[in-house]
Amino acid sequence: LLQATADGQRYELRSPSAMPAAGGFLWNQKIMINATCRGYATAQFMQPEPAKYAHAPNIEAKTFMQPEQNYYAHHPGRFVYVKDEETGDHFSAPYEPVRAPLDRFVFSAGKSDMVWTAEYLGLRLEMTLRLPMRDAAELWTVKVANTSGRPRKVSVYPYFPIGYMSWMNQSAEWRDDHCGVVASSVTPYQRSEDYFKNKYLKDKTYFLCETPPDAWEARQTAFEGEGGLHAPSALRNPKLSGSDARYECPTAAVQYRLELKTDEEREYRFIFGPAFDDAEIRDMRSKYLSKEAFAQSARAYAEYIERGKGCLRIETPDKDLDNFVNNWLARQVYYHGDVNRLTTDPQTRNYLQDNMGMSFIKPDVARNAFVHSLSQQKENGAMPDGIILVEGAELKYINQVPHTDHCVWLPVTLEVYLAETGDYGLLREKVRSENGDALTVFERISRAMDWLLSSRDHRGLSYIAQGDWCDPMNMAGYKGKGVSGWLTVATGFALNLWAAVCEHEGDAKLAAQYRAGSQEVNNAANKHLWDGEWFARGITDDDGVFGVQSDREGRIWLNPQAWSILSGAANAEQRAKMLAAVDAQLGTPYGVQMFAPAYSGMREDIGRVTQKYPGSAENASVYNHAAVFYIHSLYALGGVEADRAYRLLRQMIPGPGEDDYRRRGQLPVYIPNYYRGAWHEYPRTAGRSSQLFNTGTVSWAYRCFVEGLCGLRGDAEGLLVQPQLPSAWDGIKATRLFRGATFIADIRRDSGAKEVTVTLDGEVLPKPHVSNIKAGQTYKLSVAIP
Ligand code: CEZ
Repeated sequence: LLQATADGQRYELRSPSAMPAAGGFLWNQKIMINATCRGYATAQFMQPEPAKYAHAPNIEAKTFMQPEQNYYAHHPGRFVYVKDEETGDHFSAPYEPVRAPLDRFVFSAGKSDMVWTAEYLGLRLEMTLRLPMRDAAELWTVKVANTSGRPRKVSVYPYFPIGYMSWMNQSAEWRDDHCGVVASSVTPYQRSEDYFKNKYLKDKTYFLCETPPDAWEARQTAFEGEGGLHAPSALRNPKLSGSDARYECPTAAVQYRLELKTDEEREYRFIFGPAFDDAEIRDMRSKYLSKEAFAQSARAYAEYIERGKGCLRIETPDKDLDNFVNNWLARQVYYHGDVNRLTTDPQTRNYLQDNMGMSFIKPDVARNAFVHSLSQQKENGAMPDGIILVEGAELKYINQVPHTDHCVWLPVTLEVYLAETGDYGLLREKVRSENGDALTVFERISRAMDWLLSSRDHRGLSYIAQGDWCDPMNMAGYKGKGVSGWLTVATGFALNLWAAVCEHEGDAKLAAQYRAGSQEVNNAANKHLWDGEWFARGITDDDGVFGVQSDREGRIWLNPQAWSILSGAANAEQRAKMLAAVDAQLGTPYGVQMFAPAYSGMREDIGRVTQKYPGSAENASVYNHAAVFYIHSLYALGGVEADRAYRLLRQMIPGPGEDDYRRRGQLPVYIPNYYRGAWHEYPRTAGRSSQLFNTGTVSWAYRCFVEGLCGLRGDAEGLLVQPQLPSAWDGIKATRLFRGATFIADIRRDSGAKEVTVTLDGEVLPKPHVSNIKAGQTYKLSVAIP
């Protein structure tokens, strides 16, 4: 059903129906495309706000990327119909819209391309999608091969529906000068000021052919006719009719009438994308539409992806795990850090965490992101809900809702950057904000910590306003009184982390002050939020403690437990109780749920999280971001929870068994934002992937592999070695790039070892730590672990 290629570079799925929504994604800084094994695609490009060039056949609401995208026959996609001219039989590649019973099907997701192969009626169709490195366009290669052992007459029809572009103005026609279909539209608007904003939008969609076709259609109804997409009427005629679309739904379909000799193969190239005007279309054509340009752009793109390969290679007893970590996880981390989820105003917490991941890949990018976000800090030390990345961009959607957690992420994410680079100089950098003050990074983060300390109620608990990390928890504190249990302990954690930085910077007084602050916050959490078995999730505006034993729904939440471990609010006895409760109430075969039981309906004193469908998104799913915080907190315990941590980390990745793949419905080429939860309530859907690869999870997951499992973690002086292997493993090999040097660690269990012992160049190091690291050198470490 599903297999990695031997070199680990690709995953191949051999059925179009076993995991119908499974797919892959490609991106560059201008465009992102998510394509499924069956041929559906969702693409967005930046201008600078995200926009589409292939639409649904009806008006689509503008929104951000959603989980569990619903596909249907007319969903945007990229297809090729094939007709046998002698019999009239037809099918389509890769599978949709015809859904013929193919003889062979392969969807092959690579790191820098996707390839679909469909064989039927003695013909083989191969479709390859690539992206250029810089422009917003799709580069398609379509190969047609005659495998029937006899000469054939066929027609091949690439069909790239463009969909409903605009209710104001839309059209499409064949353009001889461009050798392609060009659709034009006007992005709908009403306010006169928007005219000027929209004036330079790329409102054209082009489909250009390298080889002139024999015929085409530009109007959707002309192509489809009465036959529908399973058997488009236009295929019944010898030639497509050459239609145009005049305020009608545009499409791009072309026809090649071929006589194929035995074993003959033909190759075609197309580009599909958005443009502002004819000049841009001409430009794109001359830049890309040739065999050489395709090959060159493929090389450049592969190099670009390679630059995101990350800092870790592992060899463990679990080959599927190795494949995921070595080939795919860093790629997803890179995607987040490179394009910030295709938004011009990422949520502050997302921006910081995505850049936390970038610390492992391109630390310079992370450094700039810290400085950039701090330049938007408010005068009172608070961080805004979103970070504006492009001049003129505005805070949109969820960023218009006040959340109180953003300051917490500064020391939390900076910890990784500092550990990775040792670049404490960043702290002394001056950052000018809009109000003109030029405080240093250090001063700004201290201000953010002060803001956190001041944003607490009479009990010392942190206000939640209309949400914290949990976006949709918008009504626990909207009247201004409710508090967040998670944010309280997260504040305790952040203050502690910051105290350590203060200490390193030689400010013992400030360090003591933040340590005392952290202690105070932790005490408040213990006094008001410990319910005897675990920490509560919060207290509502009307003083109702929630996330406690007496709750029928939303009884126990993962975040307060995880972060009370990190903050030190939980002592050993409390931890033991919490961990047991988490196992018993939140454990599923697909990972650990964010809370349980799911809410079955609105709780007006908690908010819209309770209105989400039980088991989906934040309502009691296996929300991987929350799960990975918990895993990180288990690794932070230094080894005693290595088994529990690893089990949960492994559950985050689909597979390796076929049943598990089918249930999750996703290829192991990324971690999704959630798997369906509500395991007890709705077992049928539990485990199903959201298919959404935008998630704060991945930077933490990468961190868990690097710093937790392999235990190869930086500090101010060098590299600490503290592996935390699951007890079933005897050893692993890990290659770690760190501050320009390469570390090759052979980590073995040794019954004689009392503690982690590191041997370098035949000499046992006094402690498991390598200092005086020289860039360019390779260090071979033998690591014995108890
Ligand atoms: O968005 C994420 C946010 O991007 O949800 C996380 C939050 O920490 C991230 O910053 C947890 O709430 O209803 C909503 O608004 C949801 O909160 C979603 O938008 C959610 C989605 O999963 C999309 O990624």
